[in-house]
Order: sequence, then C-alpha cells, then structure tokens
Amino acid sequence: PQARYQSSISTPKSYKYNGATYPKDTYSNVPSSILDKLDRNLHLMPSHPISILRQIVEDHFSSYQALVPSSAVVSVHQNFDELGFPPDHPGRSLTDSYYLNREYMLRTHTSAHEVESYKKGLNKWLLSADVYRRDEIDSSHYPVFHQMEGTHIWPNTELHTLPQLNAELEKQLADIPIIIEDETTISPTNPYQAHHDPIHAEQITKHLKHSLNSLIFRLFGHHAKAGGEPLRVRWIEAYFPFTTPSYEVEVFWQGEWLELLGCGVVMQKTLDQSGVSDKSGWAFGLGLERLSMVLFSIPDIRLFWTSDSRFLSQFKQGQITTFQPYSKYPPCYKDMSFWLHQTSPTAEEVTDHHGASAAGGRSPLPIVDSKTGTGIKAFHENDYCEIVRDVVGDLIESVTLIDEFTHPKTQRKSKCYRLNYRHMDRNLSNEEVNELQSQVQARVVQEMGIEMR
Ligand code: FA5
Ligand code: MG
Repeated sequence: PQARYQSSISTPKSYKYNGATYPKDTYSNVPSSILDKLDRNLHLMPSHPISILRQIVEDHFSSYQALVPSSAVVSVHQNFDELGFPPDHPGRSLTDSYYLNREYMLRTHTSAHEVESYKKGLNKWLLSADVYRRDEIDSSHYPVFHQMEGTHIWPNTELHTLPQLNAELEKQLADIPIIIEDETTISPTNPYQAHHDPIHAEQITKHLKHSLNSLIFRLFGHHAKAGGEPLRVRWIEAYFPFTTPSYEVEVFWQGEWLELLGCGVVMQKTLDQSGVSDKSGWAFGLGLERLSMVLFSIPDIRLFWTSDSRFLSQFKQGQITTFQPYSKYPPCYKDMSFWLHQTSPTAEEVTDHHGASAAGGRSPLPIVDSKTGTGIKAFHENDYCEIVRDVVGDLIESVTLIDEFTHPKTQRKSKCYRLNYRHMDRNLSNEEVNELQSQVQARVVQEMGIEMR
C-alpha cells in the first residue's frame, strides 16, 4: 500500500540515499521537496550565516571535539527509543516526523547521535547537522533546520573538581551587561536524578548553566555594547525524556519569546546504554537558524536557503554582522475555506514538541486506515502545510488559520486558512498565485478528504 504523501504519479518503491536502499512501507512520508534538501549542508558552507554561527560556537567551546555525522538518515531506535522516548510520544507521529519506512527516518534532532558519540568514549563534543520536522509554516519554522548538540560528561571520579571549574566560569561571567532571568528551581516536576549525589547534580547543573550563559554572552556581547535595549534572556523549566533536570533558554526578540535551545543533565539510562555508566554530565541542543536570525537580524527563516547573492554576499566567516534587507517584493494573500471530512476528529494542534513533554490529546502513533492501509483520517495542520509546501515550495511565506466554524445543525467543522505568497526575488502575478492556489486545493481535496466551501 502507498502512503499518502507520494503523489499519484508512479513513484519508486524505495528510497535510495547514501548508497543504501530503504524499501517503502506504510510509514514512508518523505516528499521529494524534502529529499532535495538532503546534503545541502548549509552548516558547512563557508560564509553562510549558519556556518559562521557553528564556527563561533565551536571556537567558544574550543576544547570540545567537533563532529559532523555522515547521514541524515538514522534509525527510529537512535532518534527515539535509545533516548527513552515513550512509544506514545507525539514526536513519533507521522504528522510530525519524516519516515523512510518503519525503521528509518530523517533525524528530528541531533540528540539522535548522543549514544553513538558517548560510545566513542568522548567526554566533550559538539555535533552539528541538518534535522527534519513536519511543522507549521511561518517566518521561524521550516521543515529542515540545523541543530548543534553539545555535551560535557565527566568520569564520576572527577566530579569533585566541578566546584573549582564553576568558580572559574563565575569569574568570567562576572561583569557582563546582559540580564539573564532564571527563576528555575529543582522540583518534583524537574528533579535531580535519584542515583545522583545531589551535590554533584547541583554542580553539573551549575556548570551547564554557566557554560551556556557564557556562550550567550559571547554571542550577544555586541548587542549589549551597542547600547540598545538590554537583551532579555530567560531560563525556563522544560521536559525531555533523556535529561533531568531540563531547561530551555529563550530570548525576547521582535516582541516575543523565541526558544533558542533545550538542555539538561543527561539521564543515567542514556549513559548506561552507551556503556559509560561511570560518567555523568550535561547536554544541550540549540537551533542554529533561530540563533542566527537574532544575531544577524535575519527576518525570515527561508532566507537561509536562498542562492541570491544579495543575501549570501553580506556575510563573512568569523563575523557577526547585521543583515541589510534588500527590497522585498509584495506578498499576495489567498484564503482557502473548507469542510473537514465528516468523520474526521480535529486533531489537537501542538507544535514544537519533538523533544518536549507528551502533553496534548493527539493520537501519538501513526494512524493508518486499517482497511486500505492508506492515510491518516484526522485533519492535522502539519499535513495541510506540507502539501502547501510541496506545491508552492519557498514561495509560501506563511499559512495561518484565520477562521474556524462548526455548523450548528450538522456539527460539521470548517476551517479557513490564509496562504501568504511571496517571491524573494521578484513580483508574483495574480495569475500564477491563483494557479498555485488551485493546485493546492486539488491536492488537499484528493489527499486529505476535505471539501472546499
Ligand atoms: C530538542 O530537539 C532536544 N533534542 C534538545 C536537547 C538536547 C535537550 C540535549 C536536552 C539535551 P527542541 O525540540 O526544543 O529540543 O529543539 C531544540 C531547538 O531547535 C529549539 O530550541 C529551537 O531553537 C530549534 N527548533 C525547533 N524546532 C524548530 C523549527 N521548526 N525551525 C527552526 N528551529 C527549530
Ligand atoms: Mg523545545
């Protein structure tokens, strides 16, 4: 049986990538628009902002070994099981992740490489890579982005050196003019691990926070010196299956809190799996695009993928400079209203939860029609957005739900989405946007079983 995201034109029965063949099954949901993005390696492209930032972080953590994994394809085991994601975690869903088949997927986070890196016996390492998630469409979300993972673990026999290391870090942090808000506490919802000596756990947590705060100071020091509004950075409590305590770091940018990274003290189970039960330490995973957008003032995440020299020529390896926007061409809005399939329950819309808590009432496992073996029946915004992206490509700037309605008599649900089109390099004609809009309509009707109003 064919999964729904392959178009009806005859498609190959397997994916071929990096010399390996992955036979397709009912999980297969990687469209060609995503396959085209594999191996673009923006994080390794000289003078690309993603690569500049990677380099600066690597320079900051200069004693950490820098790793680059060879393939974006990992096993489901590596991406989820090994890290203790429960079987019903929503990040595993076909609406959220890209599967080559039941066993292999495009990594959704660089944490997929934690266990193999610990297995190599490395104590301090950084790893940067492209990661893939089915997601909503707006200026800070793109289905391919880049993360950098960093960890520092110590043989337990060396943990007594931590107070000294922390004192040194505190000295370096002393007179830096950025206010970091941190009201996090150790609590039943974010505890130290039972087997850790709480004194050690506290010192590891301190070292984690000091290390990341010092990176933030390094990165944002120039903002502070420029004398503008003081930059606000905050630590908040988080949940990841593979760390506790866990945190996220956010920065206030363009009027909202933007999440830069997740981190925490590595779960002992993860270290046990890696054959290094006698070590303890911390890990973080940061979004390189998010951080680049703030640092370089890049207003739209799609710009990272442009080949326009007006963008690329503005950046130089090793330098954080402010992006000078070149003239933007006007946007073009088109609204699309439709009735959901009569039997479709509306899936709860939860985003950004790949590493995070399993909150939300959404069905976590891929829902496949048991008779036909095809398709998910519930409407999910990520499915809708993916068809939009598949048809429209980077011309889509955002997809926003602007209206929802339940018919009082029939209880039928309808939704109206506003599709905002914009070309980065030229004007769009109304005719070509209409053509794209009607192609999207045809695909969503055919593939999602919804009915236009
Ligand atoms: C994770 O991916 C965890 N693996 C992070 C981690 C590593 C926690 C190690 C603990 C220890 P999360 O899903 O929150 O967590 O993503 C991490 C960062 O990636 C986010 O803070 C954000 O900066 C970035 N990110 C997430 N989704 C997107 C997206 N769609 N587009 C761009 N950046 C994103
Ligand atoms: Mg998060």
